[in-house]
Amino acid sequence: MDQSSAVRDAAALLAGARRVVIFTGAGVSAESGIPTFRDALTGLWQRFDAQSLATPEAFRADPALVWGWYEWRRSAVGRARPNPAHVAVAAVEALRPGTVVITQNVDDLHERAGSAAPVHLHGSLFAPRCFDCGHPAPLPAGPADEPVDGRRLDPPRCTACAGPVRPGVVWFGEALPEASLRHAADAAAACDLMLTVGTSGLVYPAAEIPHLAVRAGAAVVQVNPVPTPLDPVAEVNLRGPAAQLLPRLLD
Ligand code: BJW
Ligand code: ZN
Repeated sequence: MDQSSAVRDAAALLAGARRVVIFTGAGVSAESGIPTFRDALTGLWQRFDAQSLATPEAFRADPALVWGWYEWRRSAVGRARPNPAHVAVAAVEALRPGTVVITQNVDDLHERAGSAAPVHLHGSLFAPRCFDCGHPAPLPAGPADEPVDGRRLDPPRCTACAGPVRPGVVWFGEALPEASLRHAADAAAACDLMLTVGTSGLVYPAAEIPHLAVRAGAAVVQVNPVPTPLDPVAEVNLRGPAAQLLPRLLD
């Protein structure tokens, strides 16, 4: 489908907006080669069982399986580069000071594209901490070898209490970082334009963020190749890959 008129509508909304919030999910990093979670063919959870990897119970049951999986993903992110979607997000920020970037992603590709301080609702692959006492832990060097999925790797031990070190991400059943969630909700309630990019809108409470914006009277522009539960609240639905469509909003 030709997206030209939708792109024009979205670009006009962006040009006229005073306070912009950009809300991103795994799809924004897809074109950097980082797999999403739920895409039918390439999503991580087609190949891996979320319940055996992305919960505290999973870590308790098999810390080396979970730590190894996250180290594999961290090294994949390390080898990836920001794509034109991340660059466009940073360009919006540069053009419109006060823009807030809220991401569900645990990678650092927004930062590496130049975004100043993206709000990480689901934590980061780069902030490990102790599973038992929460003490921050240093990032392990490497892993130097080519990562292999499913590779078990014993987690490092906490220097404070000798507990196992866990990835600094938010697993199912865990609370989101309180300050980040509050900052995100405040920004959503105060914006007049929200761009949601590459998220399935299925995971709560993050998925409430666009709804908060709508309730506050903001327009929502969604960028996603496929329909999502956010379609009905979006004033403009841009159907396609973010790396192609987002840069066009700035032309
Ligand atoms: C492109 C593209 C391209 C492709 N361009 N687009 C209400 C009902 C039922 C359950 C719940 C509920 N409320 C809460 C829950 C439980 C649960 C939940 O939401 N479950 C749902 C699945 C139903 N939520 C939680 O457990 C949360 N915590 C919680 O509720 O705590 C309560 C509590 C309070 C107080 C004290 C204690 C507890 C925590 C959720 C944490 C989510 N964590 C994960 C894993 C992070 C670590 C890791 O990376 O492994 O976060 S899950 C995973 O999903 C990850 C993502 O951030 C998150 C969102 O996924 P995202 O980004 O939308 O990715 P996909 O793959 O779903 O979608 C990608 C999209 O991109 C697709 O639409 C594509 O089409 C598109 N795309 N290529 C643009 N090129
Ligand atoms: Zn500890």
